[in-house]
Amino acid sequence: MNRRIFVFDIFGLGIFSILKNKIKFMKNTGMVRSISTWKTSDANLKAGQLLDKGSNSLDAAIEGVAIEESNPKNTTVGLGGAPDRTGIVTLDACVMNHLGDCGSVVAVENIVHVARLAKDVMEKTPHVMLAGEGAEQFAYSEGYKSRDLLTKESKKEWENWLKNQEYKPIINIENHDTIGMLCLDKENNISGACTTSGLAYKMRGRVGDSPIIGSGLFIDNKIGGAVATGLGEEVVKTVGSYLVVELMRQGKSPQEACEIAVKRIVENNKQENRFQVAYLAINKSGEVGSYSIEPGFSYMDYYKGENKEIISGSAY
Ligand code: SD4
Repeated sequence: MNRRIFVFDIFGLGIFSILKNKIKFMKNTGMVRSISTWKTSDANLKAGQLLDKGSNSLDAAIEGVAIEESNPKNTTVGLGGAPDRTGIVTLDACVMNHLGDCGSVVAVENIVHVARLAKDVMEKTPHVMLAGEGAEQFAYSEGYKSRDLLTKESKKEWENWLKNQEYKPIINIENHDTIGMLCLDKENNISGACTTSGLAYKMRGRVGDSPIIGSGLFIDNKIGGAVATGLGEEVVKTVGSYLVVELMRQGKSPQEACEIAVKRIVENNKQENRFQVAYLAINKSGEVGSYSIEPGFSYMDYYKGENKEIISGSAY
């Protein structure tokens, strides 16, 4: 190859890859999208409408998930969440914004809006994570009210469970309905929130993936964001949401990234005891993907003014 052609080739290739990347991560200023795990329709609609009105992605996500936190019918989030095996409801949550700032609270009692509390930890303390009593005390100092999170119904369910005390979280039932939400705002910024009461009848003190940055939620505003739901222990072992975002950084679509992350868990397990894990992701262009181990996972997608439930693909 003569020198001129060689130089042209290198130059051409350089331009080509820069253009390719530019197109891939092209800004979609003005476009908004909100996605959330499971059939959390009202929460996702709330976030989507706030984004349409110009809300920033973090506030939209926190206001969105707050709907599930105060919904007593959702037995995996906030008020009415299933208690641990001693009958005490403990909540976990985290948030992450487009600047890479994050906040988290774990094993919090008596506070409904723990995602908002995680945001307060992020913004009003020099820390990222507060646990248990310290997180609760911080909430009171910020004006949060104490509320008994155990409802009549969730107490009755727990009392029924006590009769056999079998601890085998059932796929898509006892690890169902944690809300992880990702929002893309008009400024093309991505933020997210994840909030849960964790696995029903967990050991006292057990914490899953949901409040762990990189496991239950991760955002890199240059690339995209991901959230996880399901058996948190398995998500933590593979730092699942971080993995999904890193795969997108390497050029995978959100769908491809979620599939690879799910398959990694499947490969690591013989799946003698089947369990559910699902990922949901969005990239900077507003493309969305999701995948789960077991069938039965769905997510909400607010896009162009419509809020739809989408059934996810699964490894089995
Ligand atoms: C946990 N990942 O605590 C949560 C449970 C969950 O829907 O996602 N439930 O392990």
